[in-house]
Amino acid sequence: MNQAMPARERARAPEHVHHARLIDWVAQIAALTEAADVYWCDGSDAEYQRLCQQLVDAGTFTRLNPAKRPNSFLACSDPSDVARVEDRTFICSQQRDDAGPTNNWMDPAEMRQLLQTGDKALFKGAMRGRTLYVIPFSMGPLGSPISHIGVELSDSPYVAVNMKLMTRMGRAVLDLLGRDGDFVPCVHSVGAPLQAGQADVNWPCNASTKYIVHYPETQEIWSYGSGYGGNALLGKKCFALRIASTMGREQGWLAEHMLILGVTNPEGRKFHVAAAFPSACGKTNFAMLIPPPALAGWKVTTIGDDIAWIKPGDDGRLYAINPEAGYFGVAPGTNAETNPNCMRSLERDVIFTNVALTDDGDVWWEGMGPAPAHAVDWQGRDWTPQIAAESGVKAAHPNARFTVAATNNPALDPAWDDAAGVPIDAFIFGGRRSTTVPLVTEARTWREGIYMAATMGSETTAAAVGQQGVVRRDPFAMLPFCGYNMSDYFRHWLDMEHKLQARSSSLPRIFCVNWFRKGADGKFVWPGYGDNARVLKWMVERVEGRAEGEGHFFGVSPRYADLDWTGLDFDEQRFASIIDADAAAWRAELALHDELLGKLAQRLPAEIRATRQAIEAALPN
Ligand code: TSX
Ligand code: MN
Repeated sequence: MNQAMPARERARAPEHVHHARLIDWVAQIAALTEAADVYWCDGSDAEYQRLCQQLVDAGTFTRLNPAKRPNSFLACSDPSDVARVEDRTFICSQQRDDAGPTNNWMDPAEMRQLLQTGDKALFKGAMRGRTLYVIPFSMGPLGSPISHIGVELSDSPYVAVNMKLMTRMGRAVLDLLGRDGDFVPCVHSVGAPLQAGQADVNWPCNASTKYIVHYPETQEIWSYGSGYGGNALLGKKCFALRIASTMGREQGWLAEHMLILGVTNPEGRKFHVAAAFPSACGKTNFAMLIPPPALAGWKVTTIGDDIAWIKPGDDGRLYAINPEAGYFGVAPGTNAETNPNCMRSLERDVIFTNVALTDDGDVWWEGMGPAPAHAVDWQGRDWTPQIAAESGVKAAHPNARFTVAATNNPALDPAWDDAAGVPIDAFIFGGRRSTTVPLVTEARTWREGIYMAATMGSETTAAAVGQQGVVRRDPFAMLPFCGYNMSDYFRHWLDMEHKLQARSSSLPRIFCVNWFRKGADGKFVWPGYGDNARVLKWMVERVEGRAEGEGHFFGVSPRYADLDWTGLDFDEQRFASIIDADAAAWRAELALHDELLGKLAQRLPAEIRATRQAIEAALPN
């Protein structure tokens, strides 16, 4: 690139772009990466169609049968590029302790050498032979005081089209930025430059080198080597959680790994709940839940399924927005029974990644329904139920995904795009535990709730690598997503109590749930899914002061008579087996909590230890 050329020309900025700092930055990254071309996304439907067709022509996308799945595509990734890479994810703060013991850390100067300035800096020439897409996006409703803007520069058209579905993307965002608006710069390369005349592959990525890098102090994101999901769609985990969590701590708000849902009771009163669960607990299912018909008049609506940005309002209540505009969800296990609203969302306008292609040009995944007699698996190989039975080969990758706009969801809440956000009445924290943790427990105090969230854990499932059935602690479901020291994060949550109480008497309630207790027969006891609405009902009635419960050493849980059992055959004994908090099991549980608290000891707030001691002291002998 010719450095003497004016920045606007080097950045190929269209006339409607008036932001000099943005234009300069695009020119600078185009020069560093030696991109062959620069394209500014306008976010229009026509552009989306054009880029999707370009991806079809390049072999990255297969267009699905329009009669079966209109306006939908399948992408199959390189087999090495199928999930987030936590061991290649870095928080580059000046001080190692500010990243804390649960994050990978590297000195920012050292990282900049490696990525940008060193002799063999990874981004030097990384986009040779490729187009640099300028992707302006808003996380949150356009112009909301809770929203923030980012600009992703990526050499992946797959990223550009996914960002169109997942965020508010395009020209409206540039207009909002004006001449000097603030944005978080996000640079992404698949790390696979093309030499002159070199043919591209269907899924370019760098099989040996990947870096997912965050500079929390200067609020920048750099991602190299992967084209997949959370590694490449930088608005999601990188910005909306890791960078935003550090912004929230500085500015007094919360960026959380939470779904947001609305619950309306038969009288028409509406409540809003935000819930954090680790992976494989069914967050998207919960966000789209349909109450059983027997709970007549109860309705659940979706505001978000993965991330919540939550700010104190002038009235001292917490207001939440979903920073995203779409769902990037796990396909396997999703079906008309587990999540009918999701299946309806996926009827059209979807990008599928790493599911199987059926002979009639549709998609299939494990747990979708009856298997086709033949399909092409996510790695392009012939697949039949017999092959699966003999070799265990899966048609879809276990982490196969759908990308779809929120507007496809029939249960979408009318307020999902409201700039003011929705007022939060309750937080829910949950995990997958076959023993020990009751179906539902309400914290008696804010601190007790923070302790529940900080120590939450989930048993590993076969879907993830490593040992099965081991409890892995995942505080607030934020372990891989907190952009700073986890102990400082607990402090931030604890401090919220006083900041909010100064202006309001009613803090959100905090609940801990567990849908996954097993009986002696090894089977799940609680029916889960839609019947979780019975638990939601108890929660919002607690908020209203209408429902009773029984206190124990860990908090307050419902007695049998406190839940609505209409239309469900579930006897008192079964209920006792999943609501019980056993003292011996909890002694062992507290010892397990100590492993996490020990790891976080350096900056651990005293209130966390004190709450742990109080629970122990309250245990019956
Ligand atoms: O998403 C789930 N939820 C929340 C739904 C709103 N899942 C799936 C988890 C993996 C993503 C659940 N699995 C839930 C649940 O509440 N509960 C269970 C366990 C379970 C599995 C099967 C049955 C009951 C419970 N029933 C039968 O097999 C008939
Ligand atoms: Mn998530």
